[in-house]
Amino acid sequence: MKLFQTGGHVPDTNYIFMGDFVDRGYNSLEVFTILLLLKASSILRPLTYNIPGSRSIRSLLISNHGTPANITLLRGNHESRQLTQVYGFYDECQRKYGNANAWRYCTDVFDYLTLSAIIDGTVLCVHGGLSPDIRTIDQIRLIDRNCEIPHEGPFCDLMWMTEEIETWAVSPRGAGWLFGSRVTSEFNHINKLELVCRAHQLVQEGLKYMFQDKGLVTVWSAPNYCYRCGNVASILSFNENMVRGPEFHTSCNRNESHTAVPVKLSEQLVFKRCEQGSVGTMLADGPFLELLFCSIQATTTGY
Ligand SMILES: [Mn+2]
Repeated sequence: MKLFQTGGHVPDTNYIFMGDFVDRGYNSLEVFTILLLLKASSILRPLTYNIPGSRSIRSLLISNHGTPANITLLRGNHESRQLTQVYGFYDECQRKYGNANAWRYCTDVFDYLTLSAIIDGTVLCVHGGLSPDIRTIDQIRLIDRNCEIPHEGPFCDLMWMTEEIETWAVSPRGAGWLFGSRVTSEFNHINKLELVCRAHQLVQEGLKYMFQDKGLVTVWSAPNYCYRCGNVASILSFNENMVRGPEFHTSCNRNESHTAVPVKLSEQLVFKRCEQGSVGTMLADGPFLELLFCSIQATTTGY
C-alpha cells in the first residue's frame, strides 16, 4: 500500500514489478494476490472486488477514468517451486490455508510470468541481469519460459545474474554469472537501449546506477528489507517523455501489515490471460502516464 501511495495508484500509474514477490516477508501471499487482482482488473474492467474490510484495496481496483491499467509482473528467482519451499512462501501458504493448494496454484502461475519488459524500446527491465548466452532481445523472446526456472542457461541467468565486474565471472551465489560494465554497454549498444533496470540485489540507498556510463540501474522497492536491513526503498518512474524521476519511501511498520481474507485464486482467469512471449512491451504515451518499476520483497546476497 505504501508503494502505491508513493508511486501513484492504479490505473493512473502503470507499473512493471521486477520479481521476487514472495519469500521475504510475512505477507507474500497477500502481495502476490493483490498484484494478480490488479492485473486482472486491468483486463476485465469494470470489476469490483468485494474484499471485506479492505477499502484501500478496493479503491485501488476501481478506475477513475476507465483506462485499462498496465501491470507487468516479471519473474524473479524466488518465483520458483524450489526456492519457495526453502525461504518461506510454502510454509506461509500451509499456515494460512492448512494445505499447499495456494502455493501450488501460485507456483503454477509463476511459470507464466514474463521474463523481461521493454519500455518505449529503450529501457529493458529484468529481475537479475544479462546472460552470456543472450546478445539480442530477440533471443529472450525465444526462451520457452513456461517451466520451473532451470539451473543453468539463459533463463536462469536472467533471474540470477549479479553485476559487479568488467566482463563475465561465476557468481558466488551458486547460480548465474557476474556481469560487468563492458557486457552491459555492448548489450545496450547492440539492442539500441539506453538503460537496463534490474532488482535482485539490495542497495541501501534504494536505487543505484552502476558503471561509468550508467547503463544499468538497480531498483530496490522493499523498505527495511526483511524487517531488519534499514534500507531506503525506491521506485524509478518515467514520464511520457521518458524523463526519469526516482521516488523514495522508507516506512515499513510491521503492525500495519494487511492480512487479506483468503481469496480463491481463479486458475481460469490467470491462465487465460498470461502474456505471450518472454518480453513484455510497454509504451510511454499519453498524458500523465508514468511507467514505474520496482521489485518488491526481493532477495539479496547472503539472505
Ligand atoms: Mn532475486
